Amino acid sequence: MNCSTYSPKQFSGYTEKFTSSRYWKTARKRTPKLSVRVGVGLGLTLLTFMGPARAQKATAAASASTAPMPYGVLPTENQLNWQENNLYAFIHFGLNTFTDKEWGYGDEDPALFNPKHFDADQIVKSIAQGGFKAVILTCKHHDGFCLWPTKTTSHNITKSPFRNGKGDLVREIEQACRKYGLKFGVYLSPWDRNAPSYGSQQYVQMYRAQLTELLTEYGDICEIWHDGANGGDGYYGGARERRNIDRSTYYNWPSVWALERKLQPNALIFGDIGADLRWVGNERGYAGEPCWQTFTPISNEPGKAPSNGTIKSQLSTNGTRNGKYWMPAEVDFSIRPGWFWHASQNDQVRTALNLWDHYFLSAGRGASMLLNVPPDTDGLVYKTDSIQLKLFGQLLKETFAKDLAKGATATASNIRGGDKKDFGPQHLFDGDQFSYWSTDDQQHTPEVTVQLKGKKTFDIIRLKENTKLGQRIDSLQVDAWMEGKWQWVAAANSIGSTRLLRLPAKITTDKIRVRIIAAPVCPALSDISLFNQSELVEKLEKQQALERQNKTGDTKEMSTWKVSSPKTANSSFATDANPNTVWQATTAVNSKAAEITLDAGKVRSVLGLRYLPPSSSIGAIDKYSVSVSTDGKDWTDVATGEFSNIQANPVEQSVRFTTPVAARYIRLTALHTVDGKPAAIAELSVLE
Ligand code: FUL
Repeated sequence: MNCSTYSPKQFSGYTEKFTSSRYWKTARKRTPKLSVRVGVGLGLTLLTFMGPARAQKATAAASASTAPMPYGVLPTENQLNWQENNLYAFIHFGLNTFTDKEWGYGDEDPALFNPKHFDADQIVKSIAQGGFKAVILTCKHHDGFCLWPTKTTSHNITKSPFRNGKGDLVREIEQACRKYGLKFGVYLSPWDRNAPSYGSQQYVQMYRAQLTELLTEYGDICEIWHDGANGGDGYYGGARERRNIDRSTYYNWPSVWALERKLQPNALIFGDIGADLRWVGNERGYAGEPCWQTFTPISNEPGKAPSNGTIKSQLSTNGTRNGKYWMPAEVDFSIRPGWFWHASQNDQVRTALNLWDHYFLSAGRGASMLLNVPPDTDGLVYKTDSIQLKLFGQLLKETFAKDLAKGATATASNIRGGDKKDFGPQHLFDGDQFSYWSTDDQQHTPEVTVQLKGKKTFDIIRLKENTKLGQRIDSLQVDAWMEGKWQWVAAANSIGSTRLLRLPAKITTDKIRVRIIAAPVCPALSDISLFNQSELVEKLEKQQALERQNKTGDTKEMSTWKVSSPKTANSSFATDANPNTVWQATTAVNSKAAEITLDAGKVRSVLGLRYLPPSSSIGAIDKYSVSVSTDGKDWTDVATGEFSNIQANPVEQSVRFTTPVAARYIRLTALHTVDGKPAAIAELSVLE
């Protein structure tokens, strides 16, 4: 990473936090006698800022009875506040809702935006009932349509029938958030497929002006979301062409961040490269194990600085141990296969149990869970979605209502400097995430034995580190005293601000033991909590099993449509109703369009087709055409288009023809794949 374009801004932010008395007041209160030594990049920066003499004095001040020296880079005050609030909801709403698309081209008529029963209260209330603490609204998606009466473009809500052209949907959602006690954040797509100026400096100015409107007219903004998807074909004021920008330089992100810091100093900035929160690298709802809260973005364009949309995002899922920046992950995924509402996906809404699993895979791994809840064409959260959200909220509430470790006592194999008051293990149960148990500097693998207040039954263990001292623990294990001996029950790599360990079954015990297995320095563990999952989990599991049982016999029908060309060994994989087997063309689409033809054996009435890409997205088709024939000789083109966002979100795509067509043969032609690799199909089926 090129420090001159990226890091100084962030580092000066850290330095400011380090020297600001407000920050240290909180840090000192809860981190007794904290002395300053910093690791990796931050250490060097602080040395520069403090001057060698002061830095040396701070280092010399560290001893066993003072607080441990911080390890690596540290969170800012905004990031520390984020730790306490890791449940966010996304709202994707806009013209796509009405055109049934995922990515609008930019030429959509604003008159189509007409949510007749739009009710911000109903939307935000459903989200609040799910236990979410903040909302991020797509104020403008890639199609460029602005949901507020912006002065920067006429492609906005005032040109729609919504509230007779006098509406401001951003304001309505923002106000509802205030009413229900949720924070409010904004998503503003950097890519704009409508703007005639996209690609020039004039557009960058327009983007900043739009940000300025959003960050000055809607009160406190908790998060600003910068999408990495950027550049490609679009309407662009009628040019209808492909426009690619240099994503590493075009927006000059550090200067955009400076503007954002000025206008909303408490807002978290999200992007592939932060500044405060990083994309987790997938849209499937999970963070890695481990998931480090530090990260070093690496460019995927050799010779260029990493930027939003140009990093090796596969590294973002795990983060970087000892990374250059404190930059926890945010896990964005949707309650439905798509980001926008589609009637065809009403039967594919995630259940509360599925959300529950993903809560552990995201928030439980030290990331935030950002769940998308897209309103429907009426402008409401669809009933299935709101029912599942409510159940999810109930699971959260009931499960975390009672910490069973409360009132426990503990003995540790070592206490820092023998100073029980400041560093003793009783701090593990005081509910304060910044008071902690620590050991002497040389003790990197200590253990703590917890005597519970009587026998407790639980299946969740929550652990927290005092992140004001960095992310210090590499791995740990937990044992429970059962049947007269210690039995291993859980293990984790990376703890950070929150780590939830879900046990495969409930256990009952009055004693547990936490063993630090690996750490480069002494630990600073701040919390151990124990919870018993709500009875509702079991109830919902039983209900689901029953529903599955009732469905057996209803096994997936084998398609009557068979691959007639190409006739290769694996071509039947495309129609075998098994998403794990994949057909792949032999030539890359760039050299020759890949085609696959299905034959039904007789002429049928066809409405469209469904395409499931491989889950790896390798060879995923993003531009296609479809043609049909009744005799295999004369062909008619019936559809052509793009499968938007298929690389980040490789879910089933559907193509619906404008009218039903008569066809015995149907041919899908892959015009382009996301990675230039030969076109690949996990499943292809015909809608009749
Ligand atoms: C992606 C976008 O392309 C999707 O449409 C969606 O907005 C998601 C949150 O980010 O990159």
